Amino acid sequence: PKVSLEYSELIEALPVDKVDGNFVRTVKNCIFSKSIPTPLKGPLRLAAVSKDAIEGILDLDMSVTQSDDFLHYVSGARLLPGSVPLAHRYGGHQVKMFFEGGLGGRWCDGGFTVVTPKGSDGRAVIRSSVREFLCSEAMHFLGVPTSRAASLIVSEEPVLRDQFYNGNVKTERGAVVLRLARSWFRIGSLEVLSQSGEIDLLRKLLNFVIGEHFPFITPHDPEKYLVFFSTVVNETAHLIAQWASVGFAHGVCNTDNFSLLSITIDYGPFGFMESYNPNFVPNTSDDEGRYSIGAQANVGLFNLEKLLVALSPVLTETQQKQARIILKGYGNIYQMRIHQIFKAKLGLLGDDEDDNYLITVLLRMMEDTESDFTMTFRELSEISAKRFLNRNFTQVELEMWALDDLSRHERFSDWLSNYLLRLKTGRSSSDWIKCFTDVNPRYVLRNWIAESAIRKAEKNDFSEVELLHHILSSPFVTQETAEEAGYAARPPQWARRLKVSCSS
Ligand SMILES: *[C@@H]1O[C@H](CO)[C@@H](O)[C@H](O)[C@H]1NC(C)=O
Ligand SMILES: *[C@@H]1O[C@H](CO)[C@@H](O)[C@H](O)[C@H]1NC(C)=O
Ligand SMILES: *[C@@H]1O[C@H](CO)[C@@H](O)[C@H](O)[C@H]1NC(C)=O
Ligand SMILES: CC(=O)N[C@H]1CO[C@H](CO)[C@@H](O)[C@@H]1O
Repeated sequence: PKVSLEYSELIEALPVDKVDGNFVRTVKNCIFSKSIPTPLKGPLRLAAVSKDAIEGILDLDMSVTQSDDFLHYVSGARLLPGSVPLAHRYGGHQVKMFFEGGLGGRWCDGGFTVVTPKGSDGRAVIRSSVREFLCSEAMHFLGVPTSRAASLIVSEEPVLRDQFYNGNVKTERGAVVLRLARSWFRIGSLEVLSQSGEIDLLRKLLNFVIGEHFPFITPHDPEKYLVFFSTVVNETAHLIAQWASVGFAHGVCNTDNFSLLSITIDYGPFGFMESYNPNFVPNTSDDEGRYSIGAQANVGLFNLEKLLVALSPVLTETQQKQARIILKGYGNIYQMRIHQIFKAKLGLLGDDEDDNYLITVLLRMMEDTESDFTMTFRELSEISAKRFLNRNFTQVELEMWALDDLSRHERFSDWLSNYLLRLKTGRSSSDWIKCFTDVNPRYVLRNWIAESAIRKAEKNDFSEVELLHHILSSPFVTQETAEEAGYAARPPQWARRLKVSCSS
């Protein structure tokens, strides 16, 4: 059951547009359009590959990736026998914005970009592809539900990009990531049908998604769409809490970038927070902080409201009322999950009424001292009890640079005493340190780390992409190569000036 669905079954189940061809148009009465990809121009080169995804998900032998066929299939130059390349029709809501019907998208199998938003060339470039490849794999190994990346192929094809939308057009090279997910259907997949009054098709797509991915919902249950909604609400709250737990912010949480399966998809201008800051924004053009890390839970709520609107035509009035009550519970689910996650990150066992206070004060101190999010938690979990009690952060063989920053806070001493006292609850003195390193990663894909790999990749040196891919596959384990590369060290000065843009 590794690949549960054949293309032919998918096409049989859901209608495909009668019109063929790659041009921007408004389509109706279909879920897909056939769309033959424009192949990337050669010479092509396999820049990176994920063994775990190739073997574990696609069930292929790694040697396959060394063949010309693989390069050609994945880059769109050749079609797999019996396959039909499809573009998926969906729309979407952006926070505080109006509905835009007929957005295009990158649709599955080869990650081929076919029908594209706003009539652009639909190409991805090396920069965004390296980021997506590395980040989706990293997220998977951090334990966050996500789409996967099986391979990264780069070409010599020139693609023009205005990276920061400031008129500085630069030639970059086209690239393609083979992305994998159990499903690419989004909230926007349902919205477009609901919005245009195609209710039979809406039902059909819902039944399909439920049948394929929500096996615990029975097809004849009269409450099935309500149960579906309730599941998506719960899972979305959990997903966004998991993002927060690793300091990840998704830069474009629109309804068209939100999976119905509550997995992370569409890695555009994402970012991992470095210094703790609830207003951290991964998208440089987002001046209003619409997608700041502290706002992600609310953006999730906004998107779920839109999902409810899209579902309304297939819900009875009573069910709509119930659905609104379910949606009201979203905030609580999120808060409860966040509380659990931060307790785990601090190694707190059992329950104590002051736990919330302990967590809040820590985050407050981190914000004031601009302590590094990832390393503060990591170092708290690594430091030995004795050194901890001695407040000896700088002189240990592993430099505790994040705690060193944090310890400058006036409340740190008091907080530490309370924390140490609380840590003893529920555990013996011998085991109380080691047990929580497996929830606090030592390595995340910081922007400066990705940038360094991208600069080399643009010069055809993929060694750092490979090294990072390897390191980020075990983010909880201290690794010599990673330490040598400084991936857990204080970020270099130049990292502060880095910007991340939306253009792909
Ligand atoms: C909500 O989602 C979480 C995470 O997937 C799961 O563990 C939990 O059982 C779900 N709760 C309900 C009520 O479905
Ligand atoms: C980045 O933020 C700006 C402002 O909020 C928004 O208009 C833009 O769509 C965002 N970028 C993407 C790719 O969503
Ligand atoms: C801090 O720890 C190191 C060993 O890791 C030790 O050599 C040093 O004396 C300690 N400093 C203080 C002030 O305790
Ligand atoms: C990576 C990706 O597909 N992102 C999409 C998210 O949504 C915006 C529009 O709201 C699209 O422009 C992006 O292409």
